Amino acid sequence: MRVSIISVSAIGASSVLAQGNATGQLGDAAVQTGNPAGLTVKATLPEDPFWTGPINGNVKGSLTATSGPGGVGIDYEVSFSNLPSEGGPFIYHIHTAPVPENGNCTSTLAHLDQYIRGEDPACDPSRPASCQQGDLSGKFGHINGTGPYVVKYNDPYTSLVEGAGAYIANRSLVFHFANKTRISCANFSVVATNGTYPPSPTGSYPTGGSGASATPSPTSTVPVTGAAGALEVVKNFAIAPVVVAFLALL
Ligand SMILES: *[C@@H]1O[C@H](CO)[C@@H](O)[C@H](O)[C@H]1NC(C)=O
Ligand SMILES: *[C@@H]1O[C@H](CO)[C@@H](O)[C@H](O)[C@H]1NC(C)=O
Ligand SMILES: *[C@@H]1O[C@H](CO)[C@@H](O)[C@H](O)[C@H]1NC(C)=O
Ligand SMILES: *[C@@H]1O[C@H](CO)[C@@H](O)[C@H](O)[C@H]1NC(C)=O
Ligand SMILES: *[C@@H]1O[C@H](CO)[C@@H](O)[C@H](O)[C@H]1NC(C)=O
Ligand SMILES: *[C@@H]1O[C@H](CO)[C@@H](O)[C@H](O)[C@H]1NC(C)=O
Ligand SMILES: *[C@@H]1O[C@H](CO)[C@@H](O)[C@H](O)[C@H]1NC(C)=O
Ligand SMILES: [Cu+2]
Repeated sequence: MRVSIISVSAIGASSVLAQGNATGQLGDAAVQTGNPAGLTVKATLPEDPFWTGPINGNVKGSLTATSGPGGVGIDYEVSFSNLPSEGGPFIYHIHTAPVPENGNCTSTLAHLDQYIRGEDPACDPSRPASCQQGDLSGKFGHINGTGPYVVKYNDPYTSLVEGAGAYIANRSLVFHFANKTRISCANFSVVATNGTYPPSPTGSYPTGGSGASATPSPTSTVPVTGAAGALEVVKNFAIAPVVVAFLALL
């Protein structure tokens, strides 16, 4: 498994590509601050692919997004495996709309692009502020090969502040072939607030009427061991809806 830790500055320093000076019609993307400490949301690809062509089961993986240090931007953890044997390098983005209940990835619309940049010319990773905010693989690397892909980075241009134009949690992750055909897509769910993890309740979280997807995934992704842990989860479950409701008011 290949694990690399990269940052915007590292990409900037290493990039030798020059793709003109394209930027959004509304300028470069602003750095996002004030992200709530301890908030983590995660999009996990479903069991079955949206694409109906010949692949050996769906791509597996997830995009985990946590408020960055000091509330600046988002720390992403990217993990994909069971990649198709052809059709790479693969790309992934945050698309503007959530996945409808029927799983149709076409309905997620285009990339998060508040500054109206468009997809062409391609993102220049040495100038990440000039790229579409949702073009994570453009900014941080396409996925070469077919082995498991795991990377972590901070993207300063996306937000976990509900109400911000750069907010991602009510949108979706879409995974594509190099030719942009959509293979699979997923909504985000809240998995942690301040280091506390919603267990697998049957109840749902209030969403503040903004369409935020705050429903915890049915299986907790965080192992809880021991009675103290279980108690902690019960306690957290009791306060989590209050925390989320509070956030919804911000
Ligand atoms: C980049 O911007 C400069 C100044 O705004 C302009 O003169 C030049 O044509 C632009 N280059 C490209 C490739 O768009
Ligand atoms: C986490 O706790 C800090 C400090 O109490 C608070 O400022 C922040 O809003 C909380 N974040 C969430 C997501 O509840
Ligand atoms: C996109 O790439 C995949 C994998 O190579 C291929 O099966 C599919 O036909 C391509 N789609 C288009 C529209 O070219
Ligand atoms: C994704 O979230 C939206 C908005 O909350 C919801 O309507 C939709 O059913 C969800 N999609 C899936 C596949 O769960
Ligand atoms: C998905 O949605 C698009 C546009 O809304 C539609 O054209 C297409 O037929 C749908 N695909 C499936 C498999 O339902
Ligand atoms: C992926 O492959 C492309 C060429 O197809 C190359 O430019 C790029 O540097 C490679 N990226 C990584 C992370 O290996
Ligand atoms: C997501 O939330 C933002 C505000 O944070 C809002 O502008 C946008 O319309 C919402 N999108 C959806 C699909 O609900
Ligand atoms: Cu996409």
